Amino acid sequence: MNILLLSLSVFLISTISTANVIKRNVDSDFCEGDFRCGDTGQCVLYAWRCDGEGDCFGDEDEQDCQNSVCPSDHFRCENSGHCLPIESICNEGVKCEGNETTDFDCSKRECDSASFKCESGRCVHHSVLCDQNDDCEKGEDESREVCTRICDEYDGYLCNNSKKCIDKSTRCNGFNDCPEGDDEQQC
Ligand SMILES: [Ca+2]
Ligand SMILES: [Ca+2]
Ligand SMILES: [Ca+2]
Repeated sequence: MNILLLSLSVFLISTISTANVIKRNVDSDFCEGDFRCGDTGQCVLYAWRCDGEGDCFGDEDEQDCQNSVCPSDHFRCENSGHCLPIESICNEGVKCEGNETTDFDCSKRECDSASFKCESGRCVHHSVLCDQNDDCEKGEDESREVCTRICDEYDGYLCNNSKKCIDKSTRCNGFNDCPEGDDEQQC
C-alpha cells in the first residue's frame, strides 16, 4: 500500500513538473505555439527565436539563447539556439547559419496523415500525387508504385507505361482510353 502511494505521488509530481516546464518554455496556450515575448503580451514565430535579430519589442527573443527551448516541430541549432522549423529544413533546405551543421535527419521525419514523404524527407500533400508534376526531388510522387496505389484507391485502371488512371467502366468499352490502348486488350 505504501509503495503504491509512493509511486503514485512520484508519478503525479513528475507529471506536474513536466507540464510546468513545457508550459513555461513553450507557452502554447498563450501564444498558440509561437514564442512569448516576456510579459508584454507579444508573440513572435519560434523561427525568429535566436536568429540574431530582435523581433520582440524588448528583444526577448534574442535573450538567454544558450538555454533556448524549441517546440517539437522545430530543430534547435546547438550553438546559436536558433529554432528552425523542421518543415523549412526538409522542404526548403534551410540550415543553421555559420559553420554549424544542421544535424537533423529528414529521412526519419514523420509526415502527417494527409501527406506523402519523399525520399528527401519532404512532405507533399496527397493531392499532388500522380498529378504529372514532380513534387519530390526524385519524382517519387509520380512513381508507378505510388500511382498504382492511388489508382487502386479510386478503384480505377492504371494504363500500361503511363500514369494515367482511368475509370474502370471505360475498360473494354470499344474506345482507347489509355495512350497505348491497353484498356481494350484482353477483354
Ligand atoms: Ca529574432
Ligand atoms: Ca506530383
Ligand atoms: Ca476503353
